[in-house]
Amino acid sequence: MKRRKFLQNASLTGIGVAVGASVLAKNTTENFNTKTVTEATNTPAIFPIVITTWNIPNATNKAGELLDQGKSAIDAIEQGCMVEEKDPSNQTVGKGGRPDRDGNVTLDACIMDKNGNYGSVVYLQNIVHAISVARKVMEETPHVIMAGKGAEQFAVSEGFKRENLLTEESKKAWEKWIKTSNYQPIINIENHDTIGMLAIDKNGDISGGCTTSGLAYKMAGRVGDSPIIGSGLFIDNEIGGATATGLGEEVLKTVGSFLIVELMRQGKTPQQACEEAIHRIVSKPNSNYKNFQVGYIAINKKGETGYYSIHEHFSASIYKDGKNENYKSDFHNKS
Ligand code: SD4
Repeated sequence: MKRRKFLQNASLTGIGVAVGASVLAKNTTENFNTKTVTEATNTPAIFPIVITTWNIPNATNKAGELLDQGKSAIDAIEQGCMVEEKDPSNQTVGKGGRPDRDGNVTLDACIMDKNGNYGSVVYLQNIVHAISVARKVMEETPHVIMAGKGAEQFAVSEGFKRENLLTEESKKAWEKWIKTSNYQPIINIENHDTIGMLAIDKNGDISGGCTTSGLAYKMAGRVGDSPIIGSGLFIDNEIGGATATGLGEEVLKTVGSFLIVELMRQGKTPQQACEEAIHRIVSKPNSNYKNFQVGYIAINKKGETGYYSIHEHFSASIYKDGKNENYKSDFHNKS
């Protein structure tokens, strides 16, 4: 199938496997409490605080507890993301992630610190903790992004162990899919997806991370927004941070996370900035936004938060004051 056709179909249907976690989630609403966006946005300035995409209490709690203990935001981000990466039941991140159309699990991840340093890995195979390799890229190399085999070799040289990331469950789903390869929608019963995480530590310093296995059954070699600076993640320690989930191609084309941080610099609240970034996507000429999901979360220097998506069923989790709560996101497409 030609690339254009594939991506078109992917956004209509096949993406339902990964991105559709948000659009089509079955179990999501019953897990949400009823707090409103406005309440979350107007919370008084406070930190430490963590905000993550989706309902991932184990990861959010892990990061939040580390911050409560006085650990740095960058440590909290790495260890929080690792919780989901090593959980094989999460089929959108790390071990157990859904493969590309050739059956290979390929990971994208990035991390950004309070000093504006950035590290990322794209198309990484056979290594569970992509977020940690991204951190090594940031701290141990003169580079920002490392890809594929080179990234894997670098990880091994840093002591990471190679292992097969394709679990039986993900393999079976792929084998079933490949029989037709027809990108029919698959109802996704998960209430989590790409993990984006933003944190402010006790010193008031901000860091962020993003980790994913990308779109299920993507073309071999495809890289999404998640590991690309300014798209899947951006942090400016003077202003705030933002991260994305959903159809990466649309986030890439609008450089969404950088846009949100710049909008906050201009005075918008995190909520307003997330809404404007979604508006940029849906208001493009001939946008077919009804067929794909994008969700953003953001935090500013005061610890105020925002989150917004194109479609229903996106959510954000916030840990503060020793408590983690999941909030249903407001969304654009109400028709
Ligand atoms: C990507 N943005 O690879 C990721 C996938 C994702 O919810 O977030 N799915 O395009």
